[in-house]
Amino acid sequence: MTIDLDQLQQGNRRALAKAITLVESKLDNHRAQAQQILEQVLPKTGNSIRIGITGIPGVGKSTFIETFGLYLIEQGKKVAVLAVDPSSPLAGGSILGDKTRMEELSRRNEAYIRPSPSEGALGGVAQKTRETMLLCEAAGYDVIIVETVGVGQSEYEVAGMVDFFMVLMLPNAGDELQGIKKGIMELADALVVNKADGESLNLAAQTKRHYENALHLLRQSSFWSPQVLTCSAQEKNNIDTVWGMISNYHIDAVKNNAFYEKRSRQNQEWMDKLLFEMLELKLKQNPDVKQQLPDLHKKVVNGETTPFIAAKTLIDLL
Ligand SMILES: Nc1nc2c(ncn2[C@@H]2O[C@H](COP(=O)(O)OP(=O)(O)O)[C@@H](O)[C@H]2O)c(=O)[nH]1
Ligand SMILES: [Mg+2]
Repeated sequence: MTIDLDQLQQGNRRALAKAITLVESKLDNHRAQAQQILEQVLPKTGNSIRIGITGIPGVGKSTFIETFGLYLIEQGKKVAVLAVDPSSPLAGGSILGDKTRMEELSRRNEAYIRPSPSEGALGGVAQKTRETMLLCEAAGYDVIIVETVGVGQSEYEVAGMVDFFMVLMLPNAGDELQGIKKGIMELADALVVNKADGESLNLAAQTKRHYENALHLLRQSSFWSPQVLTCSAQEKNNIDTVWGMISNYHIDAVKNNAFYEKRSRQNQEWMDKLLFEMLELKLKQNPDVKQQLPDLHKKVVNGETTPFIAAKTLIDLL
């Protein structure tokens, strides 16, 4: 497959889709080609705001992304929507099933919507989404939204690849964390209480105060205190406020140098994660290791050698 890098960098959707297909491919030669492309476009990446969005099913993520995305397009932005959903056995995942909820957005030229990749080899689904994000940036997308449904470690992985991480909540003040894992709250740069409309308007305001108090106890970060907002994705209320908050974060973070520090840290962590996964793979695929492993397991089980000596023996084979 040949990919016209100029076309890609001019925002040609076909070129972008082809490059993403290489990133997501299971074939080694495709992946190698993808890495070459990524390296070549690297100088053109990084010029976006990366926003992560999570929340329980039904909270309104798809509706929010549709409304928010269309709002951003009105502001002159190009918007890419990606997903990390390790539960989807086939490429498809959360977004594809929800395309109906993002119907208008998916028809817009200024928007690019890509469903979650299916299970990836090294680095998993998140690795592919990170790479896809870079390709979208090279293609000129200003805002990258990464959605996750919160299966397994996916929220942590998404929080680790975005600049701003947001949790959508329901108007339900009494309901403690609404099924959101507690650790996720500590990662959140903002909680947004969606469905603040109709009869839920008061409850949403109450919920907002409730979380403001809870967050106050939870985290005191360097320059940014997590915010709580309310909005209605359906009625398109307060969407500008959400964007205003993210813009303010961006300005503050750049001023504080925290923006690029965070990205550097994320890149380093990403590299380390890959390094360890590659090492593990190399170990598992080493013929000598393969041969001696069962025997050493047995010796450890029988108390003939220590786990340390057995592990060391195998590592020394590399
Ligand atoms: N009243 C109200 N309903 C909403 C709002 N946003 C989404 N919904 C509804 O909530 C349901 C779930 O929304 P969806 O976007 O599919 O949630 P997701 O599972 O998080 O992607 C749908 O019936 C939406 O129409 C909102 O702001 N207000
Ligand atoms: Mg959805």
